[in-house]
Amino acid sequence: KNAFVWEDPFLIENQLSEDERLVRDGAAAFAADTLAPKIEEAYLEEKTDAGIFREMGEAGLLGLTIPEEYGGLGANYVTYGLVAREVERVDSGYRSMMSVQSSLVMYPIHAYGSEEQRKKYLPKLASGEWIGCFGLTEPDAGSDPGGMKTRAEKTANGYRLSGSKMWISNAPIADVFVVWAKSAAHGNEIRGFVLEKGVKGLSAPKIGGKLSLRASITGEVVMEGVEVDEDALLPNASGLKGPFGCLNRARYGISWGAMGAAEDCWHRARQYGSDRKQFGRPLAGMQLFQKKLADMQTEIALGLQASLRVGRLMDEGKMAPEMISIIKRNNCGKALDIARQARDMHGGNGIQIGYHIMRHAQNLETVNTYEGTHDVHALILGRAQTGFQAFF
Ligand code: TGC
Ligand code: FAD
Repeated sequence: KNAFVWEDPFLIENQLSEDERLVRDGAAAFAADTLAPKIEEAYLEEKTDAGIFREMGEAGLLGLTIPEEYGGLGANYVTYGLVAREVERVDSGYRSMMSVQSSLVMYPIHAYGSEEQRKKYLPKLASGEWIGCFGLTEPDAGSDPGGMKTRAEKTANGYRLSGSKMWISNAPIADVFVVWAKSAAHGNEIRGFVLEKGVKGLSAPKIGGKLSLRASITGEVVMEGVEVDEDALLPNASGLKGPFGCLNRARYGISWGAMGAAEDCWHRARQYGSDRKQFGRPLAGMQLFQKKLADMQTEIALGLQASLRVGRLMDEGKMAPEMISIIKRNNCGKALDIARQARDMHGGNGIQIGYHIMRHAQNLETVNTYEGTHDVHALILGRAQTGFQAFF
């Protein structure tokens, strides 16, 4: 019979091109050598090292899918997913920093921006010299971004923005803010604007006290009559499909990333069970322990294969957003279950920072919530198969 590769049951490795494996291996080495040594302190101290963006930029991990002429790598979406998996194997917060910069800031500037905006922002975002954030959520508009209150009014030279955004990754250290507002000059349609740090009326206070995603800084974005020129408007996106176009990419990356965090928990639980003996035998030799390992292996193998399939469809231009809802929802939910199980399998040690599991479990609470909660993606899928809108 053919050999069974326990850590890669469906031989994902054989389904990748040489280029995809090469970039993935570079990201894995970067994650192990540069990110892993920093994570315990960053998490315990709730400290975000802004220098990581430059390190990610030097490693070529920012804006992977953006064409080379703007500083990207021109890679495909499968490669982007593979990189997200390697980075999140270390910590969801580091993947978050990377995916906001790539999918939520560089992508809209590239897809919806003018040539001037692309040339001005993309190379510096790709190198990590500039840090970006994406402001869609508001204090009273989370799952329902269409209910946003942020407004853009027309002025003689451009626009005046007023409103506030909540839970914005990277905001307190950002140089470039992609924000979404209802624009009076465009019939109150949602439009995207690129704001720069330092403009009068713009502030981004840190949201402290997070017990999840502690290595990734989160803030508010407060806009008190921020005045910008006409060239701050992203000219080629109007309506909610602008921000959703970005979310499709980020949610797809999260589906891979969550599996990376889950794999780390699974591998650690397997190793712990092999090393630790109770009742005179390794825990890994106990039936209940093995059942949990089998469940983890199964869900991760299925989740990775599904993300790979959707990535291939994206690269062929055949992606439908509902496909992404399936993999974002399922992979995040399953990763969270796996992390909680792995915590249990580590006994008391499972709550210690040095065993890494509880940190993943806490992070995955956020990953399951942001970019559309588990239930919101269920409603998207329910609507797509019944035709009934169940959001309200
Ligand atoms: P709905 O009527 O469904 O759609 C409005 C318009 O948008 C179009 N559309 C999409 N286009 C592209 N991709 C998608 N995925 C799209 N989904 C919808 C749609 O065709 C329509 O276009 P048009 O031309 O007809 O106007 O809008 P709705 O208001 O009913 O939406 C409901 C719902 C629940 C689907 C949506 O609001 C939703 O997804 N809510 C979740 C919000 C969310 O995901 N927020 C994420 C904030 S960013 C974030 O969390 C970053 S964390 C990053 C990190 O740190 O890693
Ligand atoms: P709510 O929408 O108030 O939901 C609360 C609960 O109600 C959830 O369980 C939800 O599933 C449920 N619910 C909502 N609507 C329905 C319904 N119709 N039917 C049934 N149940 C429903 N946003 C950004 O724009 N940019 C960022 O960079 C960003 N980064 C984030 C980083 C962190 C650490 C966190 C925690 C969040 C971040 N977010 C960001 C915001 C994130 O996208 C929102 O938290 C998320 O969309 C949920 O919105 P909410 O928190 O307002 O919850």
